Amino acid sequence: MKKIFSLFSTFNHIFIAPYASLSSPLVVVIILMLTMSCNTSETDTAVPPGGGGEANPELKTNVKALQNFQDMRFGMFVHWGPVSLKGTEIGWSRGREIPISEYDSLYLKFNPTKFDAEEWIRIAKDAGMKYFVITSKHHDGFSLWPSKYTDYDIENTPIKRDLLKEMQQACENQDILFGTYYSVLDWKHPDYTTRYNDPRPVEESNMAVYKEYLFNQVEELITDYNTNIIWFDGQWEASWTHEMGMELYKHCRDLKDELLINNRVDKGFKGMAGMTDSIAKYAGDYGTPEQRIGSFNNQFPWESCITICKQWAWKPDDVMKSPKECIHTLIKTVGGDGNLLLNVGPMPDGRIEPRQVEVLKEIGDWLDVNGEAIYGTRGGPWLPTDAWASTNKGKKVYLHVMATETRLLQLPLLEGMKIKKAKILGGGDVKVEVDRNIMLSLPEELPSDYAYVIELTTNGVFPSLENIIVN
Ligand code: JFZ
Repeated sequence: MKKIFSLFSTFNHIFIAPYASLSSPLVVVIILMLTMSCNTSETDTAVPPGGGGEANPELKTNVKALQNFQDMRFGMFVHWGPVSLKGTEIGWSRGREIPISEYDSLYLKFNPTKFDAEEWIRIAKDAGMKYFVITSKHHDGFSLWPSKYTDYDIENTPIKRDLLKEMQQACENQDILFGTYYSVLDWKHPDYTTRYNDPRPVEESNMAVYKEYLFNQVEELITDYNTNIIWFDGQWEASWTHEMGMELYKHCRDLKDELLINNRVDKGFKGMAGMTDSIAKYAGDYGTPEQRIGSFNNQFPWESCITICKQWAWKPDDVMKSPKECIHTLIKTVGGDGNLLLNVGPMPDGRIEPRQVEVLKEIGDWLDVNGEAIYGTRGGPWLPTDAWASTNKGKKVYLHVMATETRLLQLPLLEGMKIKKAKILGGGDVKVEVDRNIMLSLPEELPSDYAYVIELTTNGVFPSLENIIVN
């Protein structure tokens, strides 16, 4: 049954206006008026909607793996390979900014002697990240591990070490979940049947041969590297079909049932908004909005992948986001019930750029205080806005306030919800008044200029926003 909560149904935006009766010039009132429709009669379903697509109707997303993934909320994405020697984009610059013969020879000079897997994973951990996804093979076809099926791999670079293994072990040592990105598209492989800036005749290629190569390589990632997430990509070209996507999904799950596989394994991925067009038809465990925060959706799991700079792979002096921007991105993502996979592109010597490490550290410091409002939470019960977002866990509701100049918050009452206690994470009292709205008065001093969190202890009754899926 659908109920409409509409306290001020003519407004559905947020207003920030001076609050006349209080004297401080800092005092601003945020009047939040959301027209909300919610469903309180249904409980959360235990079976997630994703899985192996129409060819594998019995193959549903592994519930335990998915819950663990959603509880983590924040991970590190890494785009790295020989192309970092040039500072151009991974995959896409082959035959564009860099001539093909030069691009394909870069691996002969790839010698990241300062690479230290434990250090990378420590950086991720200090940032408050709980999982790690590395490009094992991007569109350029280079394999970051010694693959039995190709010579175009790490074994034939001057560094020779198995860097992927080192990363997997560091993740295990430091309790970070290890995942691998793998591009089904391969513009270097002779048998992949779409060319990109590449004069080799397509007639000489054979997708069946390439498919076998791909399936074999993915098997290596699962059995030899015990990957927990396979982050597929490059599914959009005509060479890759819906049937192949579903078959690949099944191949992976047959090898390891607790594996999570993103929706780019198949053709259901809808543009950069990243969600799956018909979950029953297409394979994939979660949606992948790219370079944007996904819309609120607690019916199909999702993860936004967003770069800390502009490029995925390292670029010297690339424009970098501030800690505040990253923290707000994390808050809005989690408030919309999604995960954030924040990308860094390490340098050719193997180090993550120090200025990026500094930003990551600031995020980690913020999470040290506010992490309980992020990890293990779900988005809502209010829809996120630019000024604030909400998350919940058990009887706790967390209000993440990004408009840090605000000293009085006003939000619509939710049917049945009673507030028993309110405090600011990191210290500070909140005065609560409830009439037709919830009014929260805040102290002058707040724990962070980036954003702060008000923890509300409630009676545990609030609508679940189930019927508000905005794609
Ligand atoms: C893809 C990759 O190309 C990119 O390098 C990165 O790995 C990202 C996570 O995924 O991004 C895309 C995908 C498709 C288009 C552009 C970027 N496209 O079709 O224009």
